[in-house]
Amino acid sequence: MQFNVKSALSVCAVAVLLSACGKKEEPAPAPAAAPAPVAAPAGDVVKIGHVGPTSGAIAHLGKDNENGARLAIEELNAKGVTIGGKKVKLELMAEDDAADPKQGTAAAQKLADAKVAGVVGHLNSGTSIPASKIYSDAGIPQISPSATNPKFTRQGFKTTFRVVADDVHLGGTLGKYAVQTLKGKAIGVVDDRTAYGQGVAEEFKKAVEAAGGKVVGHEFTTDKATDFNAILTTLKGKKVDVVFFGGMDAVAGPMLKQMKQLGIKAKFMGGDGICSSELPKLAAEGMADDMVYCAEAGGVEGEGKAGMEDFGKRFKAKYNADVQVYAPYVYDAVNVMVAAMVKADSADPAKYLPVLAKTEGYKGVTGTITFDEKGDIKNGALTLMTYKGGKRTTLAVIR
Ligand code: ABU
Repeated sequence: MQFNVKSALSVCAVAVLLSACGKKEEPAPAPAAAPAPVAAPAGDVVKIGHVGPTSGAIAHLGKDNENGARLAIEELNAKGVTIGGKKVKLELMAEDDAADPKQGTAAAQKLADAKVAGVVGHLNSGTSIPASKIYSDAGIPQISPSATNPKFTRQGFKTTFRVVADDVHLGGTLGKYAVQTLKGKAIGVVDDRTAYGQGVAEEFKKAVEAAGGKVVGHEFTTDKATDFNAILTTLKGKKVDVVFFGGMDAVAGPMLKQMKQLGIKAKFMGGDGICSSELPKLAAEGMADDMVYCAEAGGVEGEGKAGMEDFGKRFKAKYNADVQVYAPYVYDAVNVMVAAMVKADSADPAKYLPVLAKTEGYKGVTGTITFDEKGDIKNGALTLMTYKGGKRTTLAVIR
């Protein structure tokens, strides 16, 4: 319970008038006091969980997400959140799942046992999907800001939400782009066999074929691999002019370096998992301008850009870091969750979950959030990007 000085003082002031607080003395004639401002009574702590990989190869992405949640909670607490007639204090319970499905379920169980009011996360599809069953069983709403495997929201769980587009949209758009815009004639695919990497690669292949393109090879790696010489040599033998990688930036970076060492002059594509501010550092000399194409599974256009840019500035001022990919989506996910609690006037998941599910037209820094019947964002966007001078550069926002 939070101690509220204002409330305590006003309780004492009333008690003085009733001679129940302080020393009992001869009553002095009471001055006609102005009524004290009515502050909301001190309220409870509302715990919100966040889970992402803050250790391991993609810790930079996990920390980016976690900082998005911290910023949201800090700003909400500074503004003041009143639920059930009480000013509440939002508290973040941040857990590390190291992008590992087993650690993901352990973190989810820990948050369920701690009776958090809601969870934002996890970052990866491979952790978000198994964790979603634990949250569903516990009746705890979960919003993923970045897990894009379609299965996440297709399990029939009422507690599962996502504020970004999925891999059908992502892989589909990138596959079409590879054929129609990049004019790929011999397209090679590599995936890391994770729920995300495998899924986005399959969607990419379907779209390439639907657009009349040809996938000449599909090779496999893992999310921990560092040596890609064998698979890249196989693709080189097939004269690929585009390589699509389903996986994360920590693997894409060294893969790009090794493509250069092997003299492979293909364009390199990937989904949101590679589309980070960190990729140029990870790829170093392996990345040239206009060589890498990727897409973030969300995006803003027109007037919406100002909010996203302003978020980037606040984030940089606070953490001295550029947004990697999904910090603004985490920020919006926390805000959407708290807005539902405020509207329901309760942080009890059973009471605010139906309100959260009906979220419609919420204006966030990442655009307008409305959930469909599965808990997916309606009319989600994609931001197609390339890299120039070591910086992410937007090519188009596509719906
Ligand atoms: N969407 C890219 C990274 C997270 C994931 O879906 O695994």
